Amino acid sequence: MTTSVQDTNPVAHTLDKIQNICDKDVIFLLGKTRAGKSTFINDTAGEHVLASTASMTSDTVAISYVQVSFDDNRVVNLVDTIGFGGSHVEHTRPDLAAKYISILRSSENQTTIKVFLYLIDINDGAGLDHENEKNLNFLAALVGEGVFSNVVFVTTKWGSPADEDGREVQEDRHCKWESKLLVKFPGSRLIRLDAHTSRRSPKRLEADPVLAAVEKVKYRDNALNVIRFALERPAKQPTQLEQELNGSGGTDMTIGDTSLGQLVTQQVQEEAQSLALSNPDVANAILQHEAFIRSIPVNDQHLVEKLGDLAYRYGKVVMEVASTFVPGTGRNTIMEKFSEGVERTVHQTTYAAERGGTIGGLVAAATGAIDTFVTSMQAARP
Ligand SMILES: Nc1nc2c(ncn2[C@@H]2O[C@H](COP(=O)(O)OP(=O)(O)OP(=O)(O)O)[C@@H](O)[C@H]2O)c(=O)[nH]1
Ligand SMILES: [Mg+2]
Repeated sequence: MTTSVQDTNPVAHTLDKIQNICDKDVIFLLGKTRAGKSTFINDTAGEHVLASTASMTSDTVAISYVQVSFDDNRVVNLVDTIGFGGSHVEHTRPDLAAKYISILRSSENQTTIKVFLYLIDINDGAGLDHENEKNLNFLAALVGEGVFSNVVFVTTKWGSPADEDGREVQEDRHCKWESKLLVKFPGSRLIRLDAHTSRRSPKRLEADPVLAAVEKVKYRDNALNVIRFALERPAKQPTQLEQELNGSGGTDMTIGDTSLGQLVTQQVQEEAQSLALSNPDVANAILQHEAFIRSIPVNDQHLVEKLGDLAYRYGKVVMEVASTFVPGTGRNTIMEKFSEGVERTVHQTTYAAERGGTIGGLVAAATGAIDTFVTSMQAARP
Protein backbone atom coordinates (compact mmCIF):
# COMPACT_ATOMS: atom_id res chain seq x y z
CA MET A 1 0.00 0.00 0.00
CA THR A 2 1.41 3.40 -0.92
CA THR A 3 0.74 6.21 1.50
CA SER A 4 1.06 9.93 1.00
CA VAL A 5 3.04 11.95 3.52
CA GLN A 6 0.83 13.14 6.38
CA ASP A 7 -0.64 16.65 6.42
CA THR A 8 0.48 17.95 9.81
CA ASN A 9 4.18 18.26 10.58
CA PRO A 10 5.19 15.82 13.31
CA VAL A 11 7.28 17.09 16.22
CA ALA A 12 9.52 15.27 18.71
CA HIS A 13 8.70 15.66 22.42
CA THR A 14 10.79 14.41 25.32
CA LEU A 15 9.03 11.49 26.97
CA ASP A 16 8.55 12.14 30.65
CA LYS A 17 5.84 9.68 31.66
CA ILE A 18 4.43 6.82 29.66
CA GLN A 19 0.85 7.56 30.74
CA ASN A 20 1.01 10.86 28.85
CA ILE A 21 1.07 9.02 25.53
CA CYS A 22 -0.70 5.69 25.95
CA ASP A 23 -4.08 6.89 24.76
CA LYS A 24 -2.64 5.85 21.35
CA ASP A 25 -0.71 2.72 20.42
CA VAL A 26 2.83 3.11 21.71
CA ILE A 27 5.75 1.54 19.87
CA PHE A 28 9.14 1.58 21.60
CA LEU A 29 12.23 1.42 19.39
CA LEU A 30 15.29 -0.12 21.00
CA GLY A 31 18.66 -1.37 19.77
CA LYS A 32 22.35 -0.75 19.64
CA THR A 33 23.58 2.75 18.89
CA ARG A 34 23.47 3.49 15.12
CA ALA A 35 21.04 0.64 14.40
CA GLY A 36 18.74 3.11 12.63
CA LYS A 37 16.06 3.88 15.26
CA SER A 38 15.87 7.65 14.75
CA THR A 39 16.07 7.24 10.98
CA PHE A 40 13.16 4.78 11.09
CA ILE A 41 11.04 7.33 12.95
CA ASN A 42 12.08 10.15 10.60
CA ASP A 43 11.15 7.96 7.63
CA THR A 44 7.74 7.19 9.13
CA ALA A 45 7.14 10.87 9.86
CA GLY A 46 8.35 11.84 6.39
CA GLU A 47 10.37 14.61 8.11
CA HIS A 48 13.75 14.99 9.76
CA VAL A 49 12.35 15.35 13.29
CA LEU A 50 15.09 13.50 15.18
CA ALA A 51 18.86 13.86 15.05
CA SER A 52 20.58 11.20 12.98
CA THR A 53 23.99 11.43 11.38
CA ALA A 54 26.78 9.16 10.29
CA SER A 55 28.97 10.30 13.22
CA MET A 56 30.56 7.67 15.41
CA THR A 57 29.04 9.07 18.61
CA SER A 58 25.42 8.36 19.45
CA ASP A 59 23.04 11.05 18.28
CA THR A 60 20.09 10.36 20.52
CA VAL A 61 20.65 11.74 24.01
CA ALA A 62 17.11 11.77 25.38
CA ILE A 63 14.14 9.43 25.16
CA SER A 64 11.51 11.16 23.06
CA TYR A 65 8.40 10.39 21.06
CA VAL A 66 6.88 11.41 17.76
CA GLN A 67 3.20 11.04 16.93
CA VAL A 68 2.56 9.84 13.42
CA SER A 69 -0.71 9.36 11.54
CA PHE A 70 -1.06 7.04 8.56
CA ASP A 71 -3.63 5.04 6.57
CA ASP A 72 -6.20 7.86 6.96
CA ASN A 73 -7.06 7.58 10.64
CA ARG A 74 -4.46 5.44 12.38
CA VAL A 75 -2.19 7.14 14.91
CA VAL A 76 0.84 5.77 16.75
CA ASN A 77 3.31 7.22 19.22
CA LEU A 78 6.81 6.12 18.28
CA VAL A 79 9.34 6.26 21.11
CA ASP A 80 12.96 6.85 20.16
CA THR A 81 15.36 5.57 22.81
CA ILE A 82 19.05 6.03 23.56
CA GLY A 83 21.02 3.30 21.82
CA PHE A 84 22.87 0.63 23.79
CA GLY A 85 26.61 1.12 23.76
CA GLY A 86 26.49 4.87 23.11
CA SER A 87 29.55 6.93 23.94
CA HIS A 88 27.94 9.44 26.26
CA VAL A 89 28.45 9.14 30.03
CA GLU A 90 24.71 9.14 30.67
CA HIS A 91 24.29 6.12 28.40
CA THR A 92 25.65 3.48 30.75
CA ARG A 93 23.32 0.56 31.38
CA PRO A 94 22.49 1.67 34.97
CA ASP A 95 21.51 5.11 33.60
CA LEU A 96 19.35 3.57 30.90
CA ALA A 97 17.64 1.28 33.44
CA ALA A 98 16.96 4.27 35.71
CA LYS A 99 15.56 6.30 32.80
CA TYR A 100 13.14 3.51 31.83
CA ILE A 101 12.09 3.27 35.47
CA SER A 102 11.39 6.99 35.69
CA ILE A 103 9.23 6.79 32.54
CA LEU A 104 7.35 3.60 33.40
CA ARG A 105 6.77 4.08 37.15
CA SER A 106 3.25 4.93 38.28
CA SER A 107 1.58 3.77 35.11
CA GLU A 108 -1.14 2.63 37.54
CA ASN A 109 -1.49 -0.86 36.15
CA GLN A 110 -2.49 0.52 32.78
CA THR A 111 -1.17 -1.50 29.88
CA THR A 112 0.97 1.00 28.12
CA ILE A 113 3.20 -0.32 25.33
CA LYS A 114 1.89 -2.19 22.32
CA VAL A 115 5.15 -3.33 20.73
CA PHE A 116 8.91 -3.22 21.21
CA LEU A 117 10.75 -2.92 17.90
CA TYR A 118 14.36 -3.99 18.41
CA LEU A 119 16.44 -2.80 15.45
CA ILE A 120 19.53 -4.70 14.31
CA ASP A 121 21.98 -3.38 11.70
CA ILE A 122 22.32 -6.31 9.27
CA ASN A 123 25.90 -5.19 8.57
CA ASP A 124 26.87 -5.59 12.22
CA GLY A 125 29.15 -8.58 11.83
CA ALA A 126 29.40 -9.08 15.58
CA GLY A 127 26.15 -11.04 15.53
CA LEU A 128 25.32 -12.45 18.92
CA ASP A 129 28.60 -11.46 20.55
CA HIS A 130 28.84 -10.77 24.27
CA GLU A 131 27.89 -7.10 23.90
CA ASN A 132 24.77 -7.87 21.87
CA GLU A 133 23.89 -10.65 24.30
CA LYS A 134 24.02 -8.14 27.16
CA ASN A 135 21.72 -5.76 25.27
CA LEU A 136 19.25 -8.56 24.59
CA ASN A 137 19.33 -9.62 28.23
CA PHE A 138 18.51 -6.01 29.13
CA LEU A 139 15.53 -6.14 26.76
CA ALA A 140 14.39 -9.48 28.24
CA ALA A 141 14.56 -8.15 31.82
CA LEU A 142 12.69 -5.00 30.83
CA VAL A 143 9.76 -6.68 29.07
CA GLY A 144 9.66 -10.11 30.75
CA GLU A 145 8.82 -13.45 29.12
CA GLY A 146 5.08 -12.76 29.08
CA VAL A 147 5.62 -9.89 26.64
CA PHE A 148 7.99 -11.65 24.19
CA SER A 149 5.13 -11.97 21.70
CA ASN A 150 5.04 -8.17 21.56
CA VAL A 151 8.72 -7.96 20.60
CA VAL A 152 9.55 -7.60 16.91
CA PHE A 153 13.18 -7.69 15.79
CA VAL A 154 13.85 -5.70 12.63
CA THR A 155 17.01 -5.99 10.54
CA THR A 156 17.97 -2.67 8.94
CA LYS A 157 20.42 -1.27 6.38
CA TRP A 158 19.96 -3.94 3.70
CA GLY A 159 22.11 -3.48 0.62
CA SER A 160 21.08 -3.33 -3.01
CA PRO A 161 19.90 -6.61 -4.60
CA ALA A 162 22.36 -5.79 -7.40
CA ASP A 163 25.21 -6.43 -4.99
CA GLU A 164 24.73 -10.20 -4.94
CA ASP A 165 27.77 -11.00 -2.82
CA GLY A 166 26.92 -8.38 -0.23
CA ARG A 167 23.34 -9.59 -0.04
CA GLU A 168 24.47 -13.17 0.43
CA VAL A 169 26.46 -12.21 3.51
CA GLN A 170 23.47 -10.25 4.84
CA GLU A 171 21.03 -13.12 4.18
CA ASP A 172 23.34 -15.50 5.99
CA ARG A 173 23.53 -13.15 8.98
CA HIS A 174 19.74 -12.73 9.01
CA CYS A 175 19.33 -16.55 9.24
CA LYS A 176 21.79 -16.71 12.12
CA TRP A 177 19.95 -13.98 14.01
CA GLU A 178 16.65 -15.73 13.33
CA SER A 179 17.76 -19.08 14.73
CA LYS A 180 19.15 -17.44 17.87
CA LEU A 181 16.48 -14.83 18.56
CA LEU A 182 13.44 -17.00 18.14
CA VAL A 183 14.89 -19.44 20.68
CA LYS A 184 15.93 -16.75 23.14
CA PHE A 185 12.63 -14.84 22.80
CA PRO A 186 9.94 -17.45 22.15
CA GLY A 187 6.87 -15.85 20.60
CA SER A 188 8.79 -12.88 19.15
CA ARG A 189 9.14 -12.23 15.39
CA LEU A 190 12.00 -11.19 13.14
CA ILE A 191 11.36 -9.16 9.99
CA ARG A 192 13.38 -7.12 7.53
CA LEU A 193 13.17 -3.43 6.89
CA ASP A 194 13.67 -2.61 3.27
CA ALA A 195 14.55 -6.07 2.01
CA HIS A 196 14.22 -5.13 -1.66
CA THR A 197 15.16 -1.48 -1.94
CA SER A 198 18.39 -0.20 -0.47
CA ARG A 199 18.85 3.45 0.47
CA ARG A 200 20.54 5.95 -1.82
CA SER A 201 23.39 8.01 -0.41
CA PRO A 202 22.37 11.35 1.24
CA LYS A 203 24.75 13.18 -1.18
CA ARG A 204 23.03 11.70 -4.21
CA LEU A 205 19.59 12.64 -2.84
CA GLU A 206 20.70 16.17 -2.09
CA ALA A 207 21.84 16.57 -5.67
CA ASP A 208 18.63 15.21 -7.15
CA PRO A 209 15.41 16.54 -5.50
CA VAL A 210 13.15 14.53 -7.84
CA LEU A 211 14.85 11.28 -6.88
CA ALA A 212 14.80 12.40 -3.21
CA ALA A 213 11.02 12.84 -3.28
CA VAL A 214 10.51 9.39 -4.82
CA GLU A 215 12.86 7.78 -2.32
CA LYS A 216 11.20 9.52 0.64
CA VAL A 217 7.85 7.92 -0.18
CA LYS A 218 9.54 4.53 -0.57
CA TYR A 219 11.31 4.77 2.82
CA ARG A 220 8.04 5.78 4.45
CA ASP A 221 6.25 2.78 2.95
CA ASN A 222 9.00 0.45 4.11
CA ALA A 223 8.77 1.75 7.67
CA LEU A 224 4.96 1.73 7.66
CA ASN A 225 4.97 -1.92 6.57
CA VAL A 226 6.91 -2.72 9.73
CA ILE A 227 4.50 -0.65 11.82
CA ARG A 228 1.43 -2.35 10.34
CA PHE A 229 3.02 -5.73 11.06
CA ALA A 230 3.86 -4.65 14.63
CA LEU A 231 0.32 -3.47 15.34
CA GLU A 232 -1.00 -6.91 14.44
CA ARG A 233 0.88 -8.52 17.32
CA PRO A 234 -1.24 -9.77 20.25
CA ALA A 235 -2.95 -7.36 22.65
CA LYS A 236 -0.61 -5.28 24.77
CA GLN A 237 0.32 -6.50 28.23
CA PRO A 238 2.19 -4.80 31.09
CA THR A 239 5.93 -5.33 30.96
CA GLN A 240 7.74 -7.11 33.78
CA LEU A 241 9.28 -3.81 34.87
CA GLU A 242 5.88 -2.10 35.09
CA GLN A 243 4.42 -5.03 37.02
CA GLU A 244 7.22 -4.73 39.56
CA LEU A 245 7.12 -0.95 39.81
CA ASN A 246 3.39 -0.60 40.01
CA GLY A 247 2.55 -3.75 41.98
CA SER A 248 1.91 -3.71 45.73
CA GLY A 249 5.62 -3.78 46.72
CA GLY A 250 6.66 -1.21 44.12
CA THR A 251 6.57 1.88 46.30
CA ASP A 252 9.33 0.65 48.65
CA MET A 253 11.68 -0.59 45.94
CA THR A 254 15.04 0.79 44.97
CA ILE A 255 16.31 0.60 41.39
CA GLY A 256 18.53 -2.31 42.44
CA ASP A 257 15.51 -4.30 43.67
CA THR A 258 13.93 -4.53 40.22
CA SER A 259 14.79 -7.47 37.97
CA LEU A 260 16.27 -5.03 35.47
CA GLY A 261 18.33 -3.38 38.22
CA GLN A 262 19.63 -6.77 39.35
CA LEU A 263 20.66 -7.71 35.84
CA VAL A 264 22.46 -4.40 35.37
CA THR A 265 24.33 -4.83 38.68
CA GLN A 266 25.55 -8.21 37.49
CA GLN A 267 26.54 -6.84 34.07
CA VAL A 268 28.46 -3.92 35.55
CA GLN A 269 30.25 -6.16 38.04
CA GLU A 270 31.40 -8.43 35.20
CA GLU A 271 32.56 -5.41 33.24
CA ALA A 272 34.48 -4.05 36.24
CA GLN A 273 36.11 -7.41 36.85
CA SER A 274 37.43 -7.56 33.32
CA LEU A 275 38.85 -4.03 33.72
CA ALA A 276 40.22 -4.49 37.25
CA LEU A 277 43.79 -5.32 36.24
CA SER A 278 44.25 -3.09 33.21
CA ASN A 279 42.33 -0.09 34.52
CA PRO A 280 41.48 -0.23 38.22
CA ASP A 281 40.38 3.44 38.40
CA VAL A 282 37.77 3.04 35.69
CA ALA A 283 36.67 -0.30 37.20
CA ASN A 284 36.10 1.44 40.55
CA ALA A 285 34.31 4.37 38.92
CA ILE A 286 31.81 2.17 37.10
CA LEU A 287 31.17 0.12 40.26
CA GLN A 288 30.60 3.24 42.34
CA HIS A 289 28.39 4.79 39.69
CA GLU A 290 26.24 1.66 39.53
CA ALA A 291 26.06 1.38 43.33
CA PHE A 292 24.73 4.97 43.60
CA ILE A 293 22.08 4.37 40.96
CA ARG A 294 21.11 1.01 42.45
CA SER A 295 20.35 2.63 45.82
CA ILE A 296 17.93 5.31 44.47
CA PRO A 297 14.28 4.59 45.37
CA VAL A 298 12.18 3.98 42.25
CA ASN A 299 9.73 6.66 43.32
CA ASP A 300 12.38 9.29 44.06
CA GLN A 301 10.98 12.57 42.73
CA HIS A 302 14.50 13.81 41.95
CA LEU A 303 15.61 10.67 40.14
CA VAL A 304 16.27 12.42 36.85
CA GLU A 305 18.28 15.26 38.46
CA LYS A 306 20.32 12.72 40.45
CA LEU A 307 21.24 10.92 37.24
CA GLY A 308 22.57 14.14 35.75
CA ASP A 309 24.71 14.78 38.82
CA LEU A 310 26.06 11.22 38.89
CA ALA A 311 26.87 11.36 35.19
CA TYR A 312 28.97 14.46 35.83
CA ARG A 313 30.98 12.79 38.60
CA TYR A 314 31.40 9.62 36.57
CA GLY A 315 32.39 11.60 33.48
CA LYS A 316 35.04 13.44 35.48
CA VAL A 317 36.69 10.21 36.64
CA VAL A 318 36.65 8.73 33.15
CA MET A 319 38.07 11.97 31.75
CA GLU A 320 40.87 11.98 34.34
CA VAL A 321 41.79 8.41 33.49
CA ALA A 322 41.63 9.10 29.76
CA SER A 323 43.88 12.13 30.18
CA THR A 324 46.60 10.06 31.86
CA PHE A 325 47.28 8.50 28.46
CA VAL A 326 48.16 11.93 27.12
CA PRO A 327 51.73 13.03 27.74
CA GLY A 328 52.81 16.22 29.56
CA THR A 329 50.86 19.45 29.29
CA GLY A 330 48.17 17.90 27.07
CA ARG A 331 46.74 16.31 30.20
CA ASN A 332 46.28 19.67 31.91
CA THR A 333 44.71 21.10 28.75
CA ILE A 334 42.11 18.31 28.74
CA MET A 335 41.12 18.92 32.34
CA GLU A 336 41.01 22.70 31.76
CA LYS A 337 38.69 22.20 28.78
CA PHE A 338 36.62 19.80 30.85
CA SER A 339 36.14 22.38 33.64
CA GLU A 340 35.29 25.09 31.08
CA GLY A 341 32.79 22.76 29.40
CA VAL A 342 31.13 21.90 32.69
CA GLU A 343 30.80 25.58 33.61
CA ARG A 344 29.31 26.35 30.18
CA THR A 345 26.91 23.42 30.47
CA VAL A 346 25.75 24.51 33.94
CA HIS A 347 25.00 28.01 32.57
CA GLN A 348 23.16 26.66 29.53
CA THR A 349 21.22 24.17 31.63
CA THR A 350 20.06 26.82 34.08
CA TYR A 351 19.04 29.11 31.22
CA ALA A 352 17.19 26.29 29.40
CA ALA A 353 15.53 25.05 32.61
CA GLU A 354 14.17 28.53 33.36
CA ARG A 355 12.53 28.59 29.94
CA GLY A 356 11.82 24.93 29.16
CA GLY A 357 11.42 23.42 32.67
CA THR A 358 13.10 20.18 33.75
CA ILE A 359 12.92 18.71 30.27
CA GLY A 360 14.52 21.72 28.64
CA GLY A 361 17.22 21.62 31.29
CA LEU A 362 17.90 17.94 30.78
CA VAL A 363 18.27 18.28 27.04
CA ALA A 364 20.72 21.17 27.53
CA ALA A 365 22.64 19.16 30.14
CA ALA A 366 22.93 16.11 27.89
CA THR A 367 23.99 18.12 24.84
CA GLY A 368 26.49 20.12 26.91
CA ALA A 369 27.99 16.96 28.36
CA ILE A 370 28.68 15.48 24.94
CA ASP A 371 30.14 18.72 23.70
CA THR A 372 32.35 18.90 26.80
CA PHE A 373 33.64 15.38 26.25
CA VAL A 374 34.42 15.97 22.58
CA THR A 375 36.12 19.36 23.05
CA SER A 376 38.16 18.05 26.01
CA MET A 377 39.48 15.10 24.04
CA GLN A 378 40.15 17.22 20.95
CA ALA A 379 42.24 19.53 23.14
CA ALA A 380 44.78 16.72 23.48
CA ARG A 381 45.54 16.70 19.76
CA PRO A 382 48.95 18.11 18.98
N1 LIG B 1 22.04 2.42 4.39
C1 LIG B 1 21.25 2.68 5.41
N2 LIG B 1 21.65 3.55 6.35
C2 LIG B 1 20.85 3.78 7.39
C3 LIG B 1 19.59 3.13 7.55
N3 LIG B 1 19.04 3.54 8.72
C4 LIG B 1 19.91 4.40 9.25
N4 LIG B 1 21.00 4.56 8.47
C5 LIG B 1 22.18 5.42 8.75
O1 LIG B 1 22.82 4.94 9.95
C6 LIG B 1 23.30 6.03 10.76
C7 LIG B 1 22.75 5.93 12.16
O2 LIG B 1 21.34 5.99 12.12
P1 LIG B 1 20.45 6.55 13.35
O3 LIG B 1 19.03 6.49 12.91
O4 LIG B 1 20.99 7.82 13.85
O5 LIG B 1 20.74 5.40 14.43
P2 LIG B 1 20.17 5.30 15.93
O6 LIG B 1 19.81 3.87 16.14
O7 LIG B 1 19.09 6.31 16.17
O8 LIG B 1 21.48 5.65 16.79
P3 LIG B 1 21.58 6.24 18.31
O9 LIG B 1 20.73 7.46 18.38
O10 LIG B 1 23.04 6.49 18.46
O11 LIG B 1 21.11 5.13 19.22
C8 LIG B 1 22.88 7.29 10.01
O12 LIG B 1 23.98 7.70 9.22
C9 LIG B 1 21.74 6.83 9.10
O13 LIG B 1 21.64 7.62 7.92
C10 LIG B 1 19.17 2.20 6.52
O14 LIG B 1 18.11 1.58 6.57
N5 LIG B 1 20.05 2.03 5.48
MG1 LIG C 1 18.98 7.83 17.50
